[in-house]
Amino acid sequence: MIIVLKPNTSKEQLILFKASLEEKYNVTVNTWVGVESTVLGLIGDTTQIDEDWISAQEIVESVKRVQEPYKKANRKFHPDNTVIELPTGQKIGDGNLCIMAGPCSVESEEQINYVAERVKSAGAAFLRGGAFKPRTSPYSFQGLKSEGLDLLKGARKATGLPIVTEIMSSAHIDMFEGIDIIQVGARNMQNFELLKQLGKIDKPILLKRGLANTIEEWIMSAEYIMAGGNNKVILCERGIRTYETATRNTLDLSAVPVVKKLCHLPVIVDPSHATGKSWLVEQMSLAAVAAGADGLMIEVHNDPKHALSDGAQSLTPDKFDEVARKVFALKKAYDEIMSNG
Ligand SMILES: [Mn+2]
Repeated sequence: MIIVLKPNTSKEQLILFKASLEEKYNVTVNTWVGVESTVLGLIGDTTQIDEDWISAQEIVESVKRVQEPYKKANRKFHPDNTVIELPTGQKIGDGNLCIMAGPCSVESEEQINYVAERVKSAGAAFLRGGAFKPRTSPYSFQGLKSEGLDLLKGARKATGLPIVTEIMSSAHIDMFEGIDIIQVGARNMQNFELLKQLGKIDKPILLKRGLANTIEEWIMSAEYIMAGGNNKVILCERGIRTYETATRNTLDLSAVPVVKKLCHLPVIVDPSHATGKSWLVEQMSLAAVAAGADGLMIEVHNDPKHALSDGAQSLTPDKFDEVARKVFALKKAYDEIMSNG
């Protein structure tokens, strides 16, 4: 971290400020005294330094961070990929392509069980399904809530597929006890109180990127969960909001290699919410594999035309069979190409 001091800083002020930095943050401070201004270079673990506190000091002209503000999620301090393993044996981030598929919303026992069977036979490793739905309109279907969680558990019992579902409030954590992977949706990516609570539990958390958040903000949200002691975080790129209106969001596929360079956590891609259009899901799924994603999260509905949410972006089970076949074939070819250099 580099701190530029104002030109009129006195020697006494400089000595006091340096001492306070060293004491407060346990860092070494190097000083360069120039003709016009003095520059301080902070060496050591700067992740916990409060930039605002430094900027607020009377003698400080500007402050610039040269190291990432996150530590536990940082690949520099953890060069190996994190592999998340479920008690039931499924792994995410071990080099295999992990597909999570299912309807946007759990609608009925019949629906979720049918979709679960179909996605399982196509090769999905996880069943997804929303019980608590964050909808833009308060008048839209809000999900079956605890009944939806029970239906997901029933589908897990019938198929053996572990379940992924979204939590919307830290007040619901106890209800999610029996869920295999807890999803934090895009709109809650910076719900820091929720992230802190999820940091205290021992369960994988699937953290979607916020619709208007930078990669650094996204990794900082993962850091919130990890700072509490829970290192099992899976990141999910689901498109960001841009000026483009042809798709629901803009799928930021370059985020996959960028995040994987900065961070050791697995990264998956959700082409359904990213594009909002079922006909785009196949190509964007293939592109995500080529971008190096560890997995995909795809919406599949038994009857998309009558879905209670996100029907336009949902695949039919037949179409999902085809997409899954193609992505697994591409993944095999991709691994071969990459291993041959
Ligand atoms: Mn959805």
